[in-house]
Amino acid sequence: MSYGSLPLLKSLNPAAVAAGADIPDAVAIDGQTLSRSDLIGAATSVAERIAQAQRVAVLAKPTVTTVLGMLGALIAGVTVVPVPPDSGPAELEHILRDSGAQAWLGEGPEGTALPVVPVRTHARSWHTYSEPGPDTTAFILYTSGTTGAPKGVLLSRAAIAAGLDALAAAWAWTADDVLVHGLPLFHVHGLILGMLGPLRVGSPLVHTGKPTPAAYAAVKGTMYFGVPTVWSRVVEDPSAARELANARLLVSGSAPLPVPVFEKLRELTGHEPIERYGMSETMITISTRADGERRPGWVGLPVEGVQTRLRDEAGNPVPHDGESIGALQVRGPMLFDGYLNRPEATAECWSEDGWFRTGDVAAIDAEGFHRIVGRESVDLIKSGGFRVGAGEIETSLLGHAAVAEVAVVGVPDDDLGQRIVAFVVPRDGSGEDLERELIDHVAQQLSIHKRPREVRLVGSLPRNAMGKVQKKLLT
Ligand code: MLC
Ligand code: AMP
Repeated sequence: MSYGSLPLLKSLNPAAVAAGADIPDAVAIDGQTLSRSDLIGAATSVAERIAQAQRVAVLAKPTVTTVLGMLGALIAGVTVVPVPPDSGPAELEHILRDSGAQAWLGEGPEGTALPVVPVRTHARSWHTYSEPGPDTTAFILYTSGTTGAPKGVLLSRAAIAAGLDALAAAWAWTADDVLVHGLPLFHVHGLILGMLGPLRVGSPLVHTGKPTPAAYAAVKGTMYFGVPTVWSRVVEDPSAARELANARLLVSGSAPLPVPVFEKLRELTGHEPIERYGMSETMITISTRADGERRPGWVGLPVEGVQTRLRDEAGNPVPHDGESIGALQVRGPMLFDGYLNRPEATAECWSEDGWFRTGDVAAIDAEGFHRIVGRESVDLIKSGGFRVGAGEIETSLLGHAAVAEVAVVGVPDDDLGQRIVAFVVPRDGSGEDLERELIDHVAQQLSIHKRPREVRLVGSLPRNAMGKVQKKLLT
């Protein structure tokens, strides 16, 4: 197989297998273990079946089918649209229509109108493919904005390769590591870092299904990935936490790690966690390093190839004194190629001189260490590490006959970071147990993790003189 200049899945190297260097436990997921040669043979057989397609959707359950389907598409140069497996009809309809996916690869949701191309986990092919061009879109990842339906983030092979190599350098990540995590396979964290990372570096991956403390404690790995909710739950279970003492690195990201959780991890495991900051649009741009300082509440230094800066509201530079805060802007080789079908939204997120506006507010100290202070908009909520737009939840709830007015906010929560709370003005005559009904409505229409954890029925919403809801009064 000729991988050309950008061998994205570097470790899936048939020449190495032919030379007798197999990796027997390259990926363990859903109770099955696949070797490097299993992965190459089965994924290449998938590639042969879909090589003529442009875009395929994958219902991203943590299974062998998902892994082989996605790898097959990557080998063939076909773009993958990972779909959250619990997506309801509204979410599914949007993602399929917007992405133009031509088929489901592996399995489709019940009653789907699209063809389903099965993934045969025992089939093998040793056909060789050349490496698709670096600009080829590898994934379209759907992510929420403040308003409207989720947008499709276009991630190229070159961006993914650069992003993973920068992390391997920052974390001294090598083929001697064993990565353990149980994160979903439809976002940057679990999918790009957590699945493609090991396949690029050549380190075995153990996917635990769910990221519970017991599941993490049961696997002997060298690196563990988690969102802060995972780490909060780990420190609540001290005997599980102590099992992680022999790891090399515990890595937290996707949301702010509370300082007390950092400190309890240090106390129980002897490790100061690595914190790293990223976005679907940028992959990981800032991180502490395996060989460097880790500071509770701070996410570290720009990774290889990345530059960052702070701007005030007038667009002027903000001093890097560790105190002054400003809008964080980044640039680097791991950034996305824009939002699918959304030229205006794409244009809006770039400054005139080519920096990406993250929408986060940060401080940078004199050594270049970064502290993420929060989001510029109250309408982008991070709950359990999932990014959820207040607008999409409000639209869904307004689609329910009993809802006259609604405002959705993120309220601080010890477990989830932020908890989604919907303030609802009900219509007259709405039935009993409306709160539960509205929570289920969102869980079923959009997806389970987007459901409000709480619905508060109110007589009116606080509005300013212009009639705009004052969300700050609700949090
Ligand atoms: C509860 N359930 C319901 C329900 N209420 N089901 C249907 N309808 C309802 N109304 C059920 C669910 O089906 C599920 O069942 C169970 O309740 C628990 O669901 P949950 O409460 O949503 O899960 P929870 O345990 O709270 O999840 C915590 C978590 C999860 C940490 C595991 O939030 C998670 O996986 N987060 C990761 C997010 C992530 O990867 N983000 C990265 C974005 S990329 P059952 O039976 O299934 O348990 C990014 C870039 C970067 O940010 O920097 O990384
Ligand atoms: P997503 O698109 O799901 O990748 O969400 C990206 C957002 O998650 C960022 O814009 C931040 O607001 C937040 N985020 C990611 N990592 C961190 C971190 N380490 N600390 C604080 N916020 C984070």
